Amino acid sequence: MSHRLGHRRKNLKKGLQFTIMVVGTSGLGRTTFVNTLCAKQVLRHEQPDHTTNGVRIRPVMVDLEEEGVKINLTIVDTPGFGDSIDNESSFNDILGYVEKQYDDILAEESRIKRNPKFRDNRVHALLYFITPTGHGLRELDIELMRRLGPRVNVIPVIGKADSFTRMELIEFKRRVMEDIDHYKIPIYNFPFDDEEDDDDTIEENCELRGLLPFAIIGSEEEAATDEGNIRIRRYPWGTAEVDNSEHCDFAKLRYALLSSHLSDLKEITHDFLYENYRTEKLSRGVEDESDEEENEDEGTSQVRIKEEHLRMEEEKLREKELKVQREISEKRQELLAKEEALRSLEARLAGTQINNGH
Ligand SMILES: Nc1nc2c(ncn2[C@@H]2O[C@H](COP(=O)(O)OP(=O)(O)O)[C@@H](O)[C@H]2O)c(=O)[nH]1
Ligand SMILES: [Mg+2]
Repeated sequence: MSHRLGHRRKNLKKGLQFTIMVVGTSGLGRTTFVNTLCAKQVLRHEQPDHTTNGVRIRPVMVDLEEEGVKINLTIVDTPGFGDSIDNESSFNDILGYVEKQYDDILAEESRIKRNPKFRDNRVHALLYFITPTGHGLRELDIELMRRLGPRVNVIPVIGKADSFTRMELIEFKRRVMEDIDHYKIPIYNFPFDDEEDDDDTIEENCELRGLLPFAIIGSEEEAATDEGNIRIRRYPWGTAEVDNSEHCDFAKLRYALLSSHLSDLKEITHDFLYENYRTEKLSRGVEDESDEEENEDEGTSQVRIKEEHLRMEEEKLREKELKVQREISEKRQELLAKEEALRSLEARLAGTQINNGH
């Protein structure tokens, strides 16, 4: 018992590791989104640099705390994407980065001595910023998502969604999803299992799926209100509130990424996307390795791969545990609030009785 508690405390202290990549043409609000998501200036604003060609891939780390759970978040920004006439090298650079993280894990799995400092840098979600053209996807959008979709959880979002009226936004979302369907682009669509999942999960996932692509409004400006500070964009005619679900989908996306669907995104990355990559790579390896020397016997490497899988399973369990703990603590808060309400009701009733007695 004490062992488990100690174990648990250590896990909570260490927190969860999660990686988000943001891709999209310059000026769509990637930097603003990241700073809004983290509620601090993680990325600096920069002008598009037309002197250097191609995309620059830059991971930065930031520690967040989300409902009592520490998250060690890595943000991978991709400035320069879509700025050139020929984007072929950008596609390859981004895909190359994602696959490099898988290669690193694959190499670590087959090491004799594990490197204690090894960091799993796999990308768990790629947010793709769609330009709010009103006309559906551009070729660039289709190409990027189609190439990256089989390797990473792609979540399409609409940058600067405040440029649409309510009806225009509905129509644009519909067109984008039609294109995604038509071009068979594999995106993360909040998958669920009708038979295995409970009703709440199914309902939640259906709702999130219905919001795709998420309409994003970002802002680093705050305004004071009676309920505290809120993040807004100010226009000559009024304000848009970033965290107001009537105004945009930012809050819902944030909650899905950092709370409700964090584990699912990690699981799909490991069990499905990485596993597919590994299988493809290993079977490719077997074909062209036929005349190369084997430097370790197969038994040992099998054991190592199994060990690595056990380690991953353990981590997954740990995440589930944290999720359950969080749910319990939410319920406990609710219960306490109800108890409190009951107590004050009792006190008031007792008061009336005394008054009546007189
Ligand atoms: N209208 C509108 N403008 C935005 C939004 N987010 C950012 N911007 C503005 O768009 C410009 C480019 O934003 P930035 O975050 O630097 O874009 P990036 O090049 O994709 O990193 C800046 O002037 C931002 O203030 C948004 O949601 N709506
Ligand atoms: Mg930027």
